[in-house]
Amino acid sequence: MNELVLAELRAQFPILSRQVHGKPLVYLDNAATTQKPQAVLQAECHYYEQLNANIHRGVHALSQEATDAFEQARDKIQRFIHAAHREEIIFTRGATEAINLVAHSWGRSHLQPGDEILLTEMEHHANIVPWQLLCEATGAQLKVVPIDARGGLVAGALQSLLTHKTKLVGVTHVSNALGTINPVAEIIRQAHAVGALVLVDGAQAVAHLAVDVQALDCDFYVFSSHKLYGPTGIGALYGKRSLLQDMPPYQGGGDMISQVTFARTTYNQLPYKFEAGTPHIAGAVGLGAAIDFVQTVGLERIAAHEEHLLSYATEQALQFEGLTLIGTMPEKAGILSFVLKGVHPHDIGTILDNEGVAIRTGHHCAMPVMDHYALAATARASFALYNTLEEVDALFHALRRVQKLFLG
Ligand code: 7TS
Repeated sequence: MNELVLAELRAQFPILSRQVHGKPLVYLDNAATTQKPQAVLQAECHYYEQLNANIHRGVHALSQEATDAFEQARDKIQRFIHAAHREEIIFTRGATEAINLVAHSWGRSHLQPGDEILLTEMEHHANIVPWQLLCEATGAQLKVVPIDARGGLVAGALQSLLTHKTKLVGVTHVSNALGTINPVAEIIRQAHAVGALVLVDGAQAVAHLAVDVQALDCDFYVFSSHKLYGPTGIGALYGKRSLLQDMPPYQGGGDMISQVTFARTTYNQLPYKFEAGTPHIAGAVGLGAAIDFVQTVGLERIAAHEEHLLSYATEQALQFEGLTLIGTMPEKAGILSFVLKGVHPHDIGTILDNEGVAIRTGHHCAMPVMDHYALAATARASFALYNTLEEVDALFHALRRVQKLFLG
């Protein structure tokens, strides 16, 4: 991306021009959440100013227009991840709720004692705890594919853990703590060979990589809008139609029913069967606008830019005395996780914040990854399409300040 294009893109994000502690904001916490462009803010504002009504239930004009706007967002998600059918897209509060939906609905109706769920050691807690709850409820067992020193899956481990007992493999497309891009297509092929389903956690992937759920042949794919330049509180579950049809409802309430009597209730068709209650309508509209925005910029261009930022940052990191990178696979999306000898990550975060540089420090909701490296926490800088090489320089400038303060 040339400087002019980048400056124009940055100008679309109002928050990027604010200051923090008297310094220009350098926002490098994009894996936690991304900032929002004008187009997304305006879409939500327009929705509330002009269309606001409840959906799927009114004959009046506003209700129909609000319903159309909401359903158009579903179509945008379908095209964005190349799902075969629009009813395969279920709106959820985010990736976390989407995983809980599958674990609860599919899991409780399909698992028995002796069955196994296979996860990887690099999963976010959102792709661990729902499966643990499911195992407690059903007597199924969790198995874990280990990671190696670079933060990749141990070669051959998946294959040796997959058996006829494996009913589902849960794997993150991109690790939020390490940056590793997992070979999900190959994982899916191996899992399907033993008859297991695969849920891909795309929370860290959709803003950085083009996703084609049909080409991947995954059974479920989940993501959150807020890591994709969209609003918080909304996200999506993709599931293959035949699987979703076969699953019982997750929550009961309005919209998800066909007929209700006290004797018996029948359920609505897909996707509404899984969308009980009034959804985050404005959020869905904002997510649709975010997808339009990302597609206008172009995922290939975004990926190339972020790769450039990551390799520039990695080069500086490798020359930085006392810095150890956590996650050094060749296939990485824009995440730089590291520790500094003699400095607690939280101190790094606090001093960087004083310099206007926002990064995340902690376990990143991936405690098993921290355990693997015998660490309590790492510092993590994560990149988005609007970050610049100067911001990477600002990060390392601030890190040198940390080093001076702590190590003299
Ligand atoms: N899966 C992965 C891989 C994630 O990185 C996250 C959030 C989630 C699931 C959960 O997403 P949610 O939108 O439902 O909360 N990860 C992070 C992070 O790295 N820092 O803050 C949130």
